[in-house]
Amino acid sequence: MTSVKTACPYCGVGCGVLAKADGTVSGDPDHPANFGRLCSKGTALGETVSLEGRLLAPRVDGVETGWDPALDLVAERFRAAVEEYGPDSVAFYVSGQLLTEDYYVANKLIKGYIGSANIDTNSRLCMASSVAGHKWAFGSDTVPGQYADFEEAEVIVLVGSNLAWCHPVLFQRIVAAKKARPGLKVVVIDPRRTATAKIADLHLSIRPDGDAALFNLLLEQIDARGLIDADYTAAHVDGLGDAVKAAHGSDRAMTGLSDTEIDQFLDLWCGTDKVVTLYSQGVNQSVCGTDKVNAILNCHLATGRIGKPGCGPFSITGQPNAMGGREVGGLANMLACHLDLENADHRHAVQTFWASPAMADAPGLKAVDLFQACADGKIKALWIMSTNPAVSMPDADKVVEAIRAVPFTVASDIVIDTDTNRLVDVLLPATGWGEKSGTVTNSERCISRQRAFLPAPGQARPDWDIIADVGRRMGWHDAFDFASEAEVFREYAALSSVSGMLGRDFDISGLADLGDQAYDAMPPTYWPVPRNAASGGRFFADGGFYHPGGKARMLPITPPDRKPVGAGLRLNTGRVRDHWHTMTRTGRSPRLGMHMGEPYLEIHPEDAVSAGLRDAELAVVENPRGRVILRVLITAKAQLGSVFAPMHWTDITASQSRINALVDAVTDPVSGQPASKGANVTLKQFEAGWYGFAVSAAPMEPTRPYAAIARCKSGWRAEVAGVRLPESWESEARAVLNLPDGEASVVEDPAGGVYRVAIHHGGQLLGLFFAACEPVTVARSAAVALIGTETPPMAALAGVAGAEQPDRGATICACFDIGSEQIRRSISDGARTVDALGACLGAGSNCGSCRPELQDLIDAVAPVKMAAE
Ligand SMILES: Nc1nc2c(c(=O)[nH]1)N[C@H]1C(S)=C(S)[C@@H](COP(=O)(O)OP(=O)(O)OC[C@H]3O[C@@H](n4cnc5c(=O)[nH]c(N)nc54)[C@H](O)[C@@H]3O)O[C@H]1N2
Ligand SMILES: Nc1nc2c(c(=O)[nH]1)N[C@H]1C(S)=C(S)[C@@H](COP(=O)(O)OP(=O)(O)OC[C@H]3O[C@@H](n4cnc5c(=O)[nH]c(N)nc54)[C@H](O)[C@@H]3O)O[C@H]1N2
Ligand code: SF4
Ligand SMILES: [Mo]
Repeated sequence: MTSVKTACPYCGVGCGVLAKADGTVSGDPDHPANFGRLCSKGTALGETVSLEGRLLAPRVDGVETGWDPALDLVAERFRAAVEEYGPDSVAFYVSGQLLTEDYYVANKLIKGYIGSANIDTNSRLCMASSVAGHKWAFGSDTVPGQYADFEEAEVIVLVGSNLAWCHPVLFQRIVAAKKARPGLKVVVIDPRRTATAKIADLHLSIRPDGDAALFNLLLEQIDARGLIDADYTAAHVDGLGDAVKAAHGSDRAMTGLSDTEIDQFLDLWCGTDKVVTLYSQGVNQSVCGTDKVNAILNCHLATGRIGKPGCGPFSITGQPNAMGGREVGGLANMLACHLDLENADHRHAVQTFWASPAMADAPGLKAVDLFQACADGKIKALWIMSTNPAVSMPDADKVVEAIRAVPFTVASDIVIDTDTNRLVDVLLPATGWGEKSGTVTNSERCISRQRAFLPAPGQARPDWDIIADVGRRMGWHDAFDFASEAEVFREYAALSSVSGMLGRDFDISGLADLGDQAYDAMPPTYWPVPRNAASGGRFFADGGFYHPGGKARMLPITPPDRKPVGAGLRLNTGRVRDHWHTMTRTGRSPRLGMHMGEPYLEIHPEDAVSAGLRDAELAVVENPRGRVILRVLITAKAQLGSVFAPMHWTDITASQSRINALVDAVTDPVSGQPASKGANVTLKQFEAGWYGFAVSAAPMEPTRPYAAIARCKSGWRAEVAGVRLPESWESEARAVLNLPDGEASVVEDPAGGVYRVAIHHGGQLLGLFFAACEPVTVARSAAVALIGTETPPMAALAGVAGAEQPDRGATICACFDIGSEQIRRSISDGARTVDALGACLGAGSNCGSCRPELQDLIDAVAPVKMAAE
């Protein structure tokens, strides 16, 4: 079986993947983003391409219709809305997970033909503050950094980035660089002590949103220490004086850090020219996200540390095509090819190129405003593509109501059941990763091909093809007469020559004449790729910014006043290592589901005491917007006064855990990006009458007051809790396990508060249910392994691991499927380093994503053992 070279569909590192039709994947040794490495999510891609739960045919009001009726309806309803209420009565809400070709066609249809800029993307929730910061400073949304800078830097500062979990292959690259050059220093600025902080020489547990103040302090020091690059700033930078003036007298207290910590940071940053400041959502997703970005860019511009090997600011992107979406103009205030919607010359040039009948001439609604307009009845037709806003948008319960309020709604997706898909009128089946073909751009401006290695299932079609078909049905036959993704790409590349001629950065016109075969074979390519000139290279080392006059701009920053948090705690949100967003793909992988099996709340020990919460209990987290229930995880890694919860769980995977139900829809005033990391919440104990753990061969649904479902090797597993003890444990167990048939064996010990039920048939175990008045402590992975076996029910109900089926614990190493208990045993047996664990178990020796957690386990187990030895 031949393997196809493609690119990973998850994070913005953009790793090259070799994939075969049987689902086996490995890293592409020739790809410059990863040189053969993959992380745990990339390694498990094969487990996510099954057709279970896939959307395979168009559906209107839940009924399969075939393409013609569905697309006629979409075209007709969008046309009718435009006719009756004007172009701005319709909207597209799209995604950084669309391919560039999909994005291009969507953007052309709405901005150039429907005549509205009401297209925004989930990148608004992700990169908008970086885009706004770049545009202010550079005059364009240009990312000057390259991954190779990590190997050359002497100091790497990670601000608001949990790189170890979110961009693991880049993290491993830094780990390797540090091993090769122990002089390389790493600073991690994050309120939480994350897995990333494991490699930090300095971890700064910054007060939430204290970043702008910290970088202002840095600018002040740069000036005080005489480190301003006078030549560079004189030739290439405007606004130095005002920015430095604003930075003087910065208040150290705003950072929440000690003087020693601040001074260590200032000394490291100032002590070498070769500094990379890499930043992500702890910077972008904030009411002052754009100020944070510009505070960082100010320091690099003032010192001329930009665009040169081993130094520069580096906004690391989240989604596989976050960059491509920005390039192609997916945001409501951008045009294709980094052209500006608000610039009449740019608009005119694009309109001429597209021969467009009705060009949008004003910015459209940004994501939060777009859903508000839906709620207000201003949007009559809405098309959501490749994103799940009912989960990922702030104030998510209101967003659910907003989608319901739109008279006609469409979603293009690859799966049937998502929180968003449950709300819409028309569902359109798109081809997914492995079936679709096109291009994506990663964080360092490398354009890679995603290629198909599987046939399109059922009636699924590529997103660009679906959108173009609607364009044709709306009457614009020639403009949307694309025969292939290669044809779309050629048109896009040709349009970029207009951008090049207008003096903009994004020019890939050198690719405009690629034949189908050359497009198919296109190797990873760094832009710009102008016609008849050298491609790739660096930006800004010698100035050449995109403001009129060619200079960059520094921005005077006034850090925000510290607002009292009020009675509650600050709710910080983000990601876990093995899940991707709303889990529609990673949730199918048994391996990935075993790392973090349920939603949780990270809380500092002192806050837990104040809230009256104990470890492994359940907490009700609430505020006037919403209420969720999460497992309590007490850890000193949390910052006092601030709790953290993952964003991944949905109404499909858990009963009450959509974290965005609690997040206010406040945004950065410049970028419109929501402050997804800054809700205010109060906590109380969830008064559980009982807690349960269940594992079943049948698919379970999150129906109890608390339930979280995960895929596991033998079927599905669930953590559940109820308020009142049920009258019949057997009925309760059958309902939770979704096993109405089969024989039941029941163990009840009311005095001990222990209730257990096994469902079996023909000697084979189908389901196990363990309940107790305290959080249940059964050996979970051992119980999972019993389903489908002929273990006697009573033995299975003992709930302890047997000698032949020892408890593995929660999965730590997803590549080799090694659990925490296995690792603890090996540490006790003498494996006292991460490499030693690799040698005896394999753990951590493939993708390396779990190495920080392995070190944590060694740190936790080894000192105790060694003291006893
Ligand atoms: N495993 C996994 N990887 C992913 C994704 C995924 O879903 N799962 N998604 C991808 C996407 S789209 C994105 S955008 C990226 C996101 O990648 P990251 O930005 O690295 O991830 P997050 O966990 O959202 O947030 C990063 C950190 O910001 C910290 N933070 C919160 N508030 C502040 C603050 O005020 N200041 C500072 N300095 N830090 C703060 C949080 O504690 C958190 O640890 O990950 C990508 N990679
Ligand atoms: N509280 C909080 N909220 C956040 C964040 C946070 O840190 N905290 N992070 C924000 C960020 S940075 C991001 S990027 C968003 C992500 O949030 P979303 O974009 O809402 O999350 P996904 O689960 O990636 O949604 C992708 C959808 O597209 C579908 N899909 C997959 N492949 C294809 C395809 O090829 N075609 C089509 N048509 N559909 C496909 C999937 O099944 C899924 O339903 O969440 C944001 N929300
Ligand atoms: S780091 Fe992991 S998730 Fe990101 S692109 Fe590479 S393999 Fe995919
Ligand atoms: Mo993102």
